Amino acid sequence: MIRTDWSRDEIGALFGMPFLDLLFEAQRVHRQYHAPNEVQLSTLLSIKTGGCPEDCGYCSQSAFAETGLKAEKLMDADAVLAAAAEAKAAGSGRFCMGAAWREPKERDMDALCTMVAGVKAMGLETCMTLGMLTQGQADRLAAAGLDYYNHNLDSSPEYYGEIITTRTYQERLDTLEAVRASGMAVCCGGIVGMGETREARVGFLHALATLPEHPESVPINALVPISGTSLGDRLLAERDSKIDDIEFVRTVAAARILMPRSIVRLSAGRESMSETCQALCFLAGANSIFTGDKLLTTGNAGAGADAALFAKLGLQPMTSEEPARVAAE
Ligand code: SAM
Ligand code: DTB
Ligand code: SF4
Repeated sequence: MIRTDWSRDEIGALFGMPFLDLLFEAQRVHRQYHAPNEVQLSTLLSIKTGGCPEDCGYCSQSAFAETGLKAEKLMDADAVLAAAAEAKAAGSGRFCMGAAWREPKERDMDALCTMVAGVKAMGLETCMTLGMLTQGQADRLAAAGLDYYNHNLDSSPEYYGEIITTRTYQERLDTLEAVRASGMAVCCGGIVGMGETREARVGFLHALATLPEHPESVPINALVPISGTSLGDRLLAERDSKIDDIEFVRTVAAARILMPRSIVRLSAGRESMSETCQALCFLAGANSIFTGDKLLTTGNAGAGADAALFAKLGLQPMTSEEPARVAAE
């Protein structure tokens, strides 16, 4: 059953379960709604890098960070389509285009729609993450063929203010509402390992699982600590500050149980994650990853490592999200 009325106490109780019971329950739910050995593959491209006016404490692209990253202009549509063709050839099913903006400017909308239409025409699913959207912008992107829009809540409403001050939680919720109203699928998740408490992780999943409709796709990022960002510098200074693997797997399992139909994406942070931890995440219900050797500005596990892991685990790329979901209805 799909519930959107979860309480924080219920979610806290999931986190508190014996680990093996939690994994068993997550796997049971997973098999009810998803093909057990299939993982969806998405590829990311940064179509506009750096110089972002927002102050997200984890991000290399914020103008507030001292990462030495050069601010670039929006890429040409032709170059974007060439990268999409490469992603398709490498077996990816979805192409996600990210821009370091607070929000897209009206003058960029034509170019963005051209990119969406071009990528879609290649037979790839399309996804963008461009910051806040007005209803009009969401509608235009949807009409151009955009399948998914990624906009994260990032953390609990309480902890959020410690990470970002230039954009409110409510503004994020408003963008999610505009995306929903435009008919696009919602991709919304956040980051763990930022030094937050378990209570903050509970509050984060509570915010996602009590949205009027669950996001179709839920990225769970493990913080990639980047030197020159406020959060990265703080965590790099504290030895052993990386989130405990078991607690990370618990977060994935709880997301799976709370949002049974959603695709849960094991997103940033895989490059420094052991194969064993990734395998536990798949067992806990993660069924999507980013392929390739780069995310937006940081490294990713890469095709070779992923092919080896998939072969070891007997995993297959997901060809369609529909059959498993329909079977569960
Ligand atoms: N500018 C747009 C926005 O913020 O909505 C889109 C791009 S932004 C990089 C997308 C998401 O990537 C963020 O919301 C955050 O969850 C994640 N992210 C960014 N930097 C990260 C890092 N260093 N480690 C883990 N996740 C990160
Ligand atoms: C999301 O939740 N994770 C992706 C995607 N949405 C756009 C981004 C991860 C970025 C990791 C840091 C970087 O490469 O700059
Ligand atoms: Fe800008 Fe997005 Fe980075 Fe925040 S996460 S600084 S909005 S690019």
